[in-house]
Amino acid sequence: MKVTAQAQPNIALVKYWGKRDLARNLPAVSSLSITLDSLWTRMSVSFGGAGTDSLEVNGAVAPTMLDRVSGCLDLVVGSERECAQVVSESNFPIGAGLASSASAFAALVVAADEAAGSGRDTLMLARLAGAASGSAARSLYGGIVELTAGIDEIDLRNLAEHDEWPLEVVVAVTEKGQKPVGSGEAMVRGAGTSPFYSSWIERQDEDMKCARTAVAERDFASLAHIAEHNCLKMHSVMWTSRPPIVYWNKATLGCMEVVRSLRAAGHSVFFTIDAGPQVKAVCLPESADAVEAALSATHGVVQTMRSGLGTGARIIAT
Ligand code: 2P0
Repeated sequence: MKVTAQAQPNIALVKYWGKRDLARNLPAVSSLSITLDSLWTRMSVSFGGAGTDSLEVNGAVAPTMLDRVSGCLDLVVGSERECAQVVSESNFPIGAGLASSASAFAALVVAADEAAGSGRDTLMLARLAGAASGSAARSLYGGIVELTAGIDEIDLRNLAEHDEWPLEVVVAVTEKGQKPVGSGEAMVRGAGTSPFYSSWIERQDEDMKCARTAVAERDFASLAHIAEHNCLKMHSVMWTSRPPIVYWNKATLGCMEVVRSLRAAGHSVFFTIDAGPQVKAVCLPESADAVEAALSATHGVVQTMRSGLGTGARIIAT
C-alpha cells in the first residue's frame, strides 16, 4: 500500500540547540515552536520486495539523504522490514535553514506508520520523528507547540491550536544554497567548544517559562522580547564555537534591522533565525502586509514566503 502524508515545517521561538544523548538524538533543552501552514513536504511511502530502499526528492534520486531515511524507517517499522520506495516533494528550498528536515521526517514517520499498519498515537510518532531529527517531533502538532526535554524521552503538547492565536510569518530568503555546516554537527561543535554553551543550557527553562506565559496571555510584546533574545543567544553559541559557525550574511543583518524599524514604527513583529541565513519575521495579521513589503524590498532578499499557522502532520492519501 502506498501512503502519502503531509507535514509543514515549524519555526522555533525558543530554540533547540544541543543534544543530551547523541545515539538517541535526545535534545539537551526544551523548545517552543509554531507550525506553519503554507510551506509543506509531502512524503509517499510504500513497502515491497527485497533489495534496497529508494528515495526521490523533488523529482531526483537523492542518495545522500537515503541513509537517514532508511534509519528512520527502521525505527518506525523495524529493521527486518521489506524495502521502501520513498518519494518526497517540498514547495520550498530544502537544506537551507527553512526546517525542511522537520517537515520531511514528520511526514515520513506518519506515512510509514500508516503504510506498515502500526497505528501509533501522535506522541509516539513525534518521539520517533524526534529520534530522526530533533525539530521534526514538533511538526506532528499544529499551532503553538511545547517540546519538553526529559532525561530519557521527550514530551510534547499544544499550547494553542493553529486558529487560537492567528500569528503570521514572513520568511525572507537571502540565499537558496545548502548550509555550510549541518545543524547536528554544529550543535556537537558548540557543546564541545563554546564557552557560552553551559549558560545557554542553564537559562533555557527560564526562557521557556517566559514564552509559555506570553503565549497563555497572548502577550505579543513579551513573546517578541524572549524569542529575539533566545535566538541571539543560540547564535552566540554558534559564533563562539571553534571553528566558528556564522550562518548569517549581510542581508540577514539587513532584515533584522528592517524588523526593528518596523517595530519602532508601531508594528507588532519580531525576527527569528535558525541554522541558515534566512530571517523569519513573526507578526500579527494587521502588520503582515507591511512586513512582507519591507522585507521584499530589503537588499539581498531573493524571495519572501508568507504563512499563517497550520495543523500537525497527517495522512493525505492512501
Ligand atoms: C530549532 N534548529 O529549534 C533549532 C534552531 C536549528 C536552529 O532544530 O540534529 O535538523 O536533526 O536533531 O532538528 C535544526 O536541527 O537537528 C533545529 P537534528 P534538526 O528548530
